[in-house]
Amino acid sequence: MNELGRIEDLPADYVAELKSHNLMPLWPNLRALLPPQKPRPSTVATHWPYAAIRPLLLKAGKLTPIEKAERRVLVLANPGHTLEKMQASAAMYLGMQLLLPGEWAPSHRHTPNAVRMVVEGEGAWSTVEGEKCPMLRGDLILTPTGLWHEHGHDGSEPVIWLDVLDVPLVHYLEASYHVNSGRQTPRSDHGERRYPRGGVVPAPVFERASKAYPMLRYPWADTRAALESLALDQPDLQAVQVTYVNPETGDHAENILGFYAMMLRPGQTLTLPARSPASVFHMIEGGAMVQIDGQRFNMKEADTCCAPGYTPITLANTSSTQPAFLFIADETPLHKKLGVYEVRA
Ligand code: 1HN
Repeated sequence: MNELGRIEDLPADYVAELKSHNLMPLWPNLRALLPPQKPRPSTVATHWPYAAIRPLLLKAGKLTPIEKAERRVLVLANPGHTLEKMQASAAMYLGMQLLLPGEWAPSHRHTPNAVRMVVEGEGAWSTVEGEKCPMLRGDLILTPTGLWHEHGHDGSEPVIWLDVLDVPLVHYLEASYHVNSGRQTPRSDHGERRYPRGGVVPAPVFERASKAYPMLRYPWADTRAALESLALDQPDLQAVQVTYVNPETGDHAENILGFYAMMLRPGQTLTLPARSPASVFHMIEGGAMVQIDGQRFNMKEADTCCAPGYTPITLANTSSTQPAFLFIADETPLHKKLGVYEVRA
């Protein structure tokens, strides 16, 4: 590979004249735009222990009333992007949100897609497009682009959940905005009742099933049971993993980010190949050692970490007697749609 000319190699008055016409020479910047062999991600492997987040989030509950916050969130910011950018990876945003008993986070909708993974507490709910979704630990609740959503809490203990959004991407596209509204009127139909089993879906005769996002809440009890059943059915299966899908189309549940649940068998160590998308791991149950780029994170229950793309990741269950369960978010649907998805041997 030959060395390309640098900006300093050009006469200063020439560069100044280019700039005065809003022009730039490509060649001094070409290698930064197209690094050799593989990208140089800004995303760095980062671990956010829940033990560090929880007390600070509860303190935010004392410092800032919900009316002054709208959403009371501590953002899990990747230092490789600078903390101010508030992004976990190029396309992913992560935040831990606290709702206290009696509080209400008012209804709004926005262009970024969101999901919530419930971490702690009982009695909270999200109403999404009129569908009131109870928030139980491990549940995944979708709030896809454009759908109204609000959060409330009828219980007696704090409720905390992990928000995953594609806001860094949508913001980069200069397409990020929100609209507020009043309280929603709950409807009686629920996607989780309409799609209780894989393999069979309703076959409407008199109505057209027309919802773009037919299922909004994925109860953890069902997802966990699916993983246990898969592990039992295929004792040799290395990666016991399920994808959260749209039950009508079989596609990813949302358009941009992919969501998965994984079970590590007792004592299992699993190395995932290097793939182009960045990924996020959140410990739902149990513990795991996660190794990324030579860094090792001891992930305890409710901990979260992220990994850049193009690097292998090793997951090891820290228990030899109990399974461990992880929630995973990644940028696969986006990479596949753009045609840049890669798995490296
Ligand atoms: C949002 O709407 C929520 O509705 C949480 O709970 C976090 C982060 C960025 C932009 C919108 C919510 C968010 C968000």
